[in-house]
Amino acid sequence: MSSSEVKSKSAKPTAMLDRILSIEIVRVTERAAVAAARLRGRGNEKEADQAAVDAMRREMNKLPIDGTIVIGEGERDEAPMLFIGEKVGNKKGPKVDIAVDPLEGTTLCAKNMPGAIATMAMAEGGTLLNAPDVYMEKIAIGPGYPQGVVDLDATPEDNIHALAKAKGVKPQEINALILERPRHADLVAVVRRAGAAVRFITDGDVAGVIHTAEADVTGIDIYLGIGGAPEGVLAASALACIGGQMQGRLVLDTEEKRERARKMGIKDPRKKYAIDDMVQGDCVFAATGVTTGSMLTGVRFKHEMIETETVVMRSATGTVRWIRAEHRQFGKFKLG
Ligand code: VTB
Repeated sequence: MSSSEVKSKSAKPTAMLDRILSIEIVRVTERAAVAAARLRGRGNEKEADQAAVDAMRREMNKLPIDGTIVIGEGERDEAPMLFIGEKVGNKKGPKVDIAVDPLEGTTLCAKNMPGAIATMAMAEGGTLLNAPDVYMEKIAIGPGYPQGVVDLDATPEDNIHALAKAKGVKPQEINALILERPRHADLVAVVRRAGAAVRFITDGDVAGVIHTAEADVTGIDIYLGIGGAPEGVLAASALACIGGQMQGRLVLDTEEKRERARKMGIKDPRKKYAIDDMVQGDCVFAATGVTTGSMLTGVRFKHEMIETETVVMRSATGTVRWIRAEHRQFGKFKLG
């Protein structure tokens, strides 16, 4: 494993992130969410995404960190803002790795549909997986199950049956969450044949994976299927805080993608990543609702205030905070 890939467990960092960062990070996702929310329902995904990116970058550069974007808006040669490798923060603080998805669910935002969020994770320097922007096969379940009860390399049928057994229910009582995509037609058929019910999402698999962590509230026992790798690392960061199991494998199906991955230090293109292969040590994860969804309330523009709702978690302590903020100073959300 190369140094730019996640360090081995024996090299697990012991330093803690300054806990103040778990409050500072909230400001960043709040800004991004408000900027994107102004463009809800305008049918322009790019513009909404750009607004979120700009706001997130502006706010992040005020943080007392020496940060490097490891999951970002694209790769360096495309030269977007918040590209992989970009340095962020005011440099007067700890070295941190940062994963961002300033607008997760651009289509949801552009169509003003439920579930768009602004999200990011921050971890000690050198501890987040550097993954290219490719697809990732994913499987996730909530906490409380024996380690390895489901596995990316098992058939979906076996996974449903094993999970049902571990939960002490019939497969018919298992609910799987799957991104609605033509590529998942076979997966959906097999999961249903195994007896489970399928709930679809059109986008937003960061929240989709997180939903497995609270199955009794969300009704979701397992997340299955292929989504974005950046979203996979962000979701893994959240599960590192709240528990649960997840595995991911990059879909590196062309030489070009394998080369991009190699450049990021990925030696084994077929590696199956567990949560602690994707995120190690202390990490904080935050998400602010852009449109109201099953996890978060979206931004509310009122006459005298802007309201936001954010969830922020920290892996070292497992603390989860729900922060409903009322912003009365509109100037801080000014464009530009
Ligand atoms: C998923 C989904 C995201 O990308 O990761 C998806 O959760 C994967 O890409 O919200 P495809 O849309 O190509 O299937 C998003 O939709 C974000 O773009």
